[in-house]
Amino acid sequence: MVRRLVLVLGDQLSEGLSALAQADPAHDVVVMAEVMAEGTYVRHHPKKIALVLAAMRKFAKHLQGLGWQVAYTELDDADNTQSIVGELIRRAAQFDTAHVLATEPAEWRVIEALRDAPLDVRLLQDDRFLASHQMFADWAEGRKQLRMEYFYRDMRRLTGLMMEGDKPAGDKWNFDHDNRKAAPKDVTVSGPLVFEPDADTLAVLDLVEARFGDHFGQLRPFSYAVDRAGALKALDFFIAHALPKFGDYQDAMLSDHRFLYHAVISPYLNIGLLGPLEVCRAVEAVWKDGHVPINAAEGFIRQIIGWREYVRGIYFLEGPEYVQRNALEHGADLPALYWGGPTKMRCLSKAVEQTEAEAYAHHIQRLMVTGNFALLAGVDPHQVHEWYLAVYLDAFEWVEAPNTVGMSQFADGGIIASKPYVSSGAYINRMSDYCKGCHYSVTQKTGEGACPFNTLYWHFLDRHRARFSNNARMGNMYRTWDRMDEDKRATVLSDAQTVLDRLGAGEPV
Ligand code: FAD
Ligand code: DLZ
Ligand code: SF4
Repeated sequence: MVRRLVLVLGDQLSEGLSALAQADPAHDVVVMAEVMAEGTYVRHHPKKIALVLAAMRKFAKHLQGLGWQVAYTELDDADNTQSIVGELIRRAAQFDTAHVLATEPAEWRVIEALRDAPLDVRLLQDDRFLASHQMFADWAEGRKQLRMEYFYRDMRRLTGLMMEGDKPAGDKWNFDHDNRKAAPKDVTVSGPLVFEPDADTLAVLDLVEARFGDHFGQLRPFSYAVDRAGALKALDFFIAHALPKFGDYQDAMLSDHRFLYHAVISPYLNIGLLGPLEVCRAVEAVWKDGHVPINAAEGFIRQIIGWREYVRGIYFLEGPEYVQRNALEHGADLPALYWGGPTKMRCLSKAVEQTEAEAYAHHIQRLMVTGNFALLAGVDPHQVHEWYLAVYLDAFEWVEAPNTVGMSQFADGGIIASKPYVSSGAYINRMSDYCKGCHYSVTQKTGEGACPFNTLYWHFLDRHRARFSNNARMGNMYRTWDRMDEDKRATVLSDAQTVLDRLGAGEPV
């Protein structure tokens, strides 16, 4: 029998991976490799690198325990070629075979590298996702707009999650109306379950500190889970303690509660330690038992079988050049504040501070604070994309790029979002406690002390009038702008220009 190499990448740490399912532990050799090329294609947060490498080492041991022969390359091994394809070529010579079985990588860059490799590489579908590329393409075929909500309904029907026959539980597909509450006064959870690193993980932390210590982000304390058993505990903890209020406070932001009622399971899902269906079934079960309200369970399941599957569908449907799109022709540089540079804007400073410390920010912080500001400030969406890809623990291009390039920066021209996610300071003030104690006044519309979101918001609408004024969902905004007297509009635009000029000159705002 011909021996094959079975490639397992750092985000493919699932026992049921299609490449493993198709291979034979008696003959085939699993190849796993820690390589600089994957650690540096963007300057990943050190916590993210540590998570991936520690989880790879645990998974390799687990596979060995199941009887697999694993050819594992550590980052500092003397003969490490420091790239995935380089390691495959080296192992091919060592094990005298040119045949490679691989589950399709989750990023075009790596897919293309494997396709170009001088080896016989067989790429298998990644069936850890519920919707195959074909299913998504069939769903998208002939539709004028690819709205997530309709895709989500099909996924509910497909999985039967929270379905009563062919009807959605509670007779409604979407309970978001009950969500979006402002920040609560008292928070009853204090973040996700904390894991003490064991000796293996401590060794990885030392390695990451030595090799990637100059990347943005704090490596220690490191308290994420690095194996499936830990990820399952983290999921159980979320379901028991945070899920009941997840829906209510999904959009709220508090300076002293970085995680609020969020799950913090995206890193585990994205590297393969948890599967989407098992997570949703666990949530459905506690809802059926009456432990969590319907708005929490439905809201959570929608994020996983709706948004998560949908953005992956878009990434593969749109192709490798999606990440280069720039529909609004924005070209400003990403301000230094995103890398921890000084800013007087408290919301941004808090969101960046927690990103630096935890490699985590929740959806509304990413969308309506850092994303909103970059969009209003006209930052080059590719730079924004590279920032998000680098700084978050859960960031892999298939999920990060549609969220950033599409949803957050409107750079795909409206495939994902029907209107740009922009707001003035009022939204941030309503949903958070950031504005109390900010240098700027959120109620001030013009002048030195005015919240920069307030002026930039109108500047954005004004400079993109040709594109957005006929958008039915934006008509009200333009009518409000047009009703303002001319002097006021001129002052708003000139104040916004002052902020943009400062940013352009690299001065703090
Ligand atoms: P929760 O709020 O508790 O949600 C539960 C789960 O739903 C998440 O774990 C995640 O798997 C899924 N989910 C929720 N929203 C989305 C979404 N929009 N797209 C895909 N899955 C979703 N998510 C990533 O996993 N990786 C990324 O690189 C990433 N980049 C983002 C960039 C921007 C600009 C924005 C606006 C969003 C991004 N998201 C990304 C989506 C979302 O912010 C994160 O999934 C979420 O914050 C993860 O934290 P959580 O597990 O506590 O999520
Ligand atoms: C993110 C990451 C990092 C930091 N390091 C490795 C690595 O050393 N070896 C590896 O196989 N995978 C790593 N990864 C995950 C890959 O970048 C990921 O598999 C590709 O981007 C495809 O999604
Ligand atoms: Fe952010 Fe403006 Fe509020 Fe300050 S006033 S925290 S800049 S929204």
